[in-house]
Amino acid sequence: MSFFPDVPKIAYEGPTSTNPLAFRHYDANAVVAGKPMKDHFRFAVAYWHTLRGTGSDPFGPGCAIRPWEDGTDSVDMAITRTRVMFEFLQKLGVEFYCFHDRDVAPEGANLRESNANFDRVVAVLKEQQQRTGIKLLWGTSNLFSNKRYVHGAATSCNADVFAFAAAQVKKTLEVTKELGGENYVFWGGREGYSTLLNTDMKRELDHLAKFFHLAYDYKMKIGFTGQFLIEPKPKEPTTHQYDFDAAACINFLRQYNLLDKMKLNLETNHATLAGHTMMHDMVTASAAGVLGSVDANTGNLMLGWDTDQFPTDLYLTTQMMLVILDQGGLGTGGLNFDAKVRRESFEPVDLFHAHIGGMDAFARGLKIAAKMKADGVLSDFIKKRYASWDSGIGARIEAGQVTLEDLEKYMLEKGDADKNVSGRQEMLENIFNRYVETA
Ligand code: XUL
Ligand code: CO
Repeated sequence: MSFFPDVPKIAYEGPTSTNPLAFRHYDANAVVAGKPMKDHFRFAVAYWHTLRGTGSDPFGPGCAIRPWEDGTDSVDMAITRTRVMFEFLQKLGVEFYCFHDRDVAPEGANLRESNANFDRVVAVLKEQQQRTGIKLLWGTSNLFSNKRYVHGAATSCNADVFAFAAAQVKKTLEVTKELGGENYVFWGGREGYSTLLNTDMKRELDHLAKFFHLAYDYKMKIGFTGQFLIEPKPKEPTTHQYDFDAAACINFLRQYNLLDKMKLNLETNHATLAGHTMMHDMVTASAAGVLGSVDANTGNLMLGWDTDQFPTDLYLTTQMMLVILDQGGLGTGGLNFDAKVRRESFEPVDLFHAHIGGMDAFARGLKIAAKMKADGVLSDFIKKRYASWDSGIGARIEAGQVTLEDLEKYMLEKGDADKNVSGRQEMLENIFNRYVETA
C-alpha cells in the first residue's frame, strides 16, 4: 500500500526540466568538488515537521490533509507513520532522518509507559532502516512540550524535573545508539528565562553544564560513538534562551570544560533571530572547530519569529556551502530540513515540493560555491588582502617574536603605516552575482 500513490520516485531531470516533481540540480551521485553531491549534504528529513506537523498556529487548529492519520495518538498510529516516513524518504531519495523521542512514539501516563511505547516503535524503525538502508542522522529528546517543563528541563527550578529530563535523555541515547544514530542533539527548548526577577541564572547555567556532563558520561559508558551537538537559539519560547548563538555556546562549552565533548548544530532561522547571518554563525563555529551539523531552513525577515521555512535562496545556500567546503565537510553531521510547509500548503504532495526545492537550492549552491572556490575568486582576494601578515613585521607579530616596545621602535623608524587599499565589497558582490548567474 502506498501513502503517496500519485508521486513517483523523484528523479534528476536537469536544469531545463519543468516537471515540478523532479530535481533540476540535485543529482545524488554526480561528483562535485571531489565527492558525490549526496555526501556533501547528507540531507535529513525532520520527523516532527514532516510527519507530525499539522499546520496549526496560535489562531487555528491544524488543517493539513494527511489521509493516513486515524485521529489517534496510539502506538499503532505511530507505527503506521513510520511506514509513511520511509516511503517519503525513499521516493525523495534522502538517506537520513532525525527525530525527537515524542515525535515517533506517544508519551504514556508515566516514564515507564513512555519508554515501552518508544521501544515498540523503535523496533519497527530499526526494521525499516535495515530494509531501506536509510539512517538516523540524529536523535533528540523533547524536553519542552510536556507541562512539567514549564520552567525548563536541565535549568528548571524543580530538581525532580531535571531528574525526569535526565532519564528521558538516557533512554533516547540508548535508542539513538541502537538505531546507529550518528549524532545526538540538545536543543534547549525552554532552557532560558522570561524574567530575571525569579531566576538564579548562575545556578541554572551550572545545572545545564552538569546535565551535559552526565549525558556525556553515560554516552561513554554505553559506548555510543555519535557526536553530541548543541543547537543555539536566542529566543522563543523563552524571552532569553541560554544557548543564544554560536559565540555564546562556545563560551559556555569552554567555561564548563565541554569544548572537546560537544559541537554545534546551527539552524539558519535561529542565526537570523540572533541578528546574525547564517554565514556569520557558521564561520564563528567553524573557526572554533565546532561546526558539526546544520538545521537547514530559513526565516522570513519581515517576521520576528521562527517560521522554519524551506530554504530556496541561492545566495544563502551558496554562502553556506562555501563554509562547508572550506572546512572540508560536516563530518558525521548533515543538512537536516528543520522546516515545515506553510499552513496554506496542506496537501501531502506539498511535502515533496518543499523538500525538492530545498535540495535543489543546496545543489545549485554547491555548484556555485565549488566553482568560486576552484577559480579562487574570493580566496585569492582575501589572501592578497592580508599579504602584509605573510612577511616582515606582520609575520613576526603572528610568530610571537615582538613586544610592544619593538612595535613602537618599528613605527618610530617608519613614521606611518603603509597605505590601506580598498576592501572592494561591491566588486566582490558583483563577482558573487556573476557566479550565481552562470555556475
Ligand atoms: C526548535 C528547533 C528544534 C530542534 C530540535 O526551534 O529547531 O526542532 O531542532 O529539538
Ligand atoms: Co532545529
